[in-house]
Amino acid sequence: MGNKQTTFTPQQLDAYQDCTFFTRKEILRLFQRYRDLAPQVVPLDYTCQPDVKLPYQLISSMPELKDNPFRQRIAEVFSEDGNGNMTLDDFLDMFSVLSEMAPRDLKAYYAFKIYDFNNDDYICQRDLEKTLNKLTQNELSLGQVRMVCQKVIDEADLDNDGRLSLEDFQHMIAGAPDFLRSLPASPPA
Ligand SMILES: [Ca+2]
Ligand SMILES: [Ca+2]
Repeated sequence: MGNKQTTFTPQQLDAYQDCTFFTRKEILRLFQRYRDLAPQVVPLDYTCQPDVKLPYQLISSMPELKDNPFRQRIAEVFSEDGNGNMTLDDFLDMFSVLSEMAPRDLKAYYAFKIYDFNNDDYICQRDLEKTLNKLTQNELSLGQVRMVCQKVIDEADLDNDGRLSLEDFQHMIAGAPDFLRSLPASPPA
C-alpha cells in the first residue's frame, strides 16, 4: 500500500459503479484493458479526466469484437462521436451493456440502435436487409433476404407504417431471440 498509483478518485469509481453493472474491481480491470490498447496515449492517472479517445481500429481489434460482423455498428452506437472512437466512458458503457448482467430490455434497446443503420430511429426494410445479411454472413440470396425481411416487417409492424419502431422491435424479439445474438457477450438464447 501507499505507493500504488491512483487512477480514479473514490467519487469517480462510485460514479462508474452507478452507471454500469460492474464492481470496482471489474472497472479497474477494464480500465487496464483500455490502457493496454494504447499505453502511450492513455495516462495511468484519470483523476483529472483526461480528454482521451481511442480510435475505432484499436477498439475493434479486441477479442470481443474482432470477429463480430456488427463490430463497426456496435462501436458507432456506443461512441459519443458516433464514429466508433471511444473515450473510457464510452468503453465502459459498451462493455456494461454487453455484460451478462445487463437486462434483456437494455440489450434490446441497443440492438435496435445497432440495426438502425441510418440512425433515423426506425428499422426500415433496408436496415433489416443489412442486418439479416450480417446475421447470416451473406449466406442467403438477395431474393431470400427480401422475402424474410418483408415477412418480419409484416408480422412485427404493429402500427402498419411499413417500418419498425423500437416498440415494434421489442415485440418482435420477444418471439425471435436470435436477433439479440449480434451482441457478443449476450448469453445464448
Ligand atoms: Ca433506420
Ligand atoms: Ca411500425
